[in-house]
Amino acid sequence: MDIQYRLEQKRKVLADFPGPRSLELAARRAQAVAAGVASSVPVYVADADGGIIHDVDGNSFIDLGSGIAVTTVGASDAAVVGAVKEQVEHFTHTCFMVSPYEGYVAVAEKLNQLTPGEHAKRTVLFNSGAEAVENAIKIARIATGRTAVVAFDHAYHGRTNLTMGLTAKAMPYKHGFGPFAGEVYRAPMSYPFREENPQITGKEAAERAILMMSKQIGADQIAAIIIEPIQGEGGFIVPADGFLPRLAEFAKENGIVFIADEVQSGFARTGEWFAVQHEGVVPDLVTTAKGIAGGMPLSAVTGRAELLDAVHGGGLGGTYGGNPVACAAALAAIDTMETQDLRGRAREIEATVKERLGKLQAELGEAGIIGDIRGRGAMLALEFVKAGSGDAKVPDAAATKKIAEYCLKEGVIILTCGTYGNVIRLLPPLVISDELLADGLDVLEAAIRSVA
Ligand code: PLZ
Repeated sequence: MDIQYRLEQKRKVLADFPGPRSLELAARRAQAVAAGVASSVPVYVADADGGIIHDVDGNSFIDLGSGIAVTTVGASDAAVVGAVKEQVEHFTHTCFMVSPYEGYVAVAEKLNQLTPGEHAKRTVLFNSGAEAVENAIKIARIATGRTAVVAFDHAYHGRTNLTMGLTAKAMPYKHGFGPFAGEVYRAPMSYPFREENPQITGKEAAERAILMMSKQIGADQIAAIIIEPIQGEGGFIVPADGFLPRLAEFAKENGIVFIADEVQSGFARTGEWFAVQHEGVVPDLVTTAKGIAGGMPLSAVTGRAELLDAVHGGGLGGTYGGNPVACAAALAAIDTMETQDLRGRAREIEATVKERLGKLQAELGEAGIIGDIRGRGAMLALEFVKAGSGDAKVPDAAATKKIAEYCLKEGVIILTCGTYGNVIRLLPPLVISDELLADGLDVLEAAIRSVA
């Protein structure tokens, strides 16, 4: 990796935190912005580059969240910035459904090339992850002539009506927002840390889900199985080895469309282009967003040509889908991932973080608060449990919150997640320097010690 940073990559927090400008903006926000939009941190951003975020009061934070796994190449990657500037000077929009342009086609070609499998593929572009998921379901339904859709425990797929229905967690995502779309079924996930029988294999966990599908829905009624290969908001849950391959095999045997939702796990984040590749799984459809375009809003459904081409002309689209500026950004971001070998960088980050935190976990011991360390590449998590709760593994959301707050006060932005709110997730930009990552981990370690 050879990155020229524009901003100094150094953490700095002033004594009056949050500062006066941020407090002023918070007051304006309270009068102007809907209360339903929450923010993780109380400071307002002025600039961001590499692994650093500057706020409006002169504080600098280490970014271990990448705006929820989006700024994989950093928030102002020179190649992305250049491509965006170049594109906006020519045209910002024409609408691909009205007068098409090359960028859209080039992004589709790139996605067809990078997603797993050698079969003929097609791609359609949208704006958000939720929109990609909705459209993957539309495609699966029309291609199969079936309606049922299976999602999993702890799943997160978005905030639109259908994707809320696919999402598992009620509060805050679904609470009070129903009724939800019909024909959505929920299957048991493989969650190694929380299995009643810790010996259960991935294949056995898949059979448990398959039994549910066969008995409660009927395999021949199912249009699609949708799964995050590593679950995101639900707690960075990595299913046991063999779980995904067996589900994909079951889908194939029964004419079910297997959809990998790689919105969070995709685009070099886990050390492969896509998380399914760690297990050699070839999905029928892949949904992508977040990391795809260096921070510009873009999403996609990519998959088997015969599935995407089963949709009638005009059946897919949207005014902004595949916006030319977002497409230019995507081509540049993917180029940066390739030239900087960011997949390799993700694996380096995994090794560094797991070694550091693994030592701490061992030191705190069996009765310590670090219940589990998991994840792949730079999609890593710590699951916290009440100290001494033993096999009960009682989730400790309060400790998790305290750790995140401690980190923030020391200048490190860290995100939490999980069905039980007891998971800290690490999603640094892959372009973060070794020094900055080490400094961030020092703070995290001190935070954990302060609570443990
Ligand atoms: N699928 C796997 O992770 C978005 C959402 C945060 P959109 N995850 C972050 C929040 O609280 O809104 C996500 C995801 C997976 C789909 C989505 C949805 O992507 O771009 O937010 O619509």
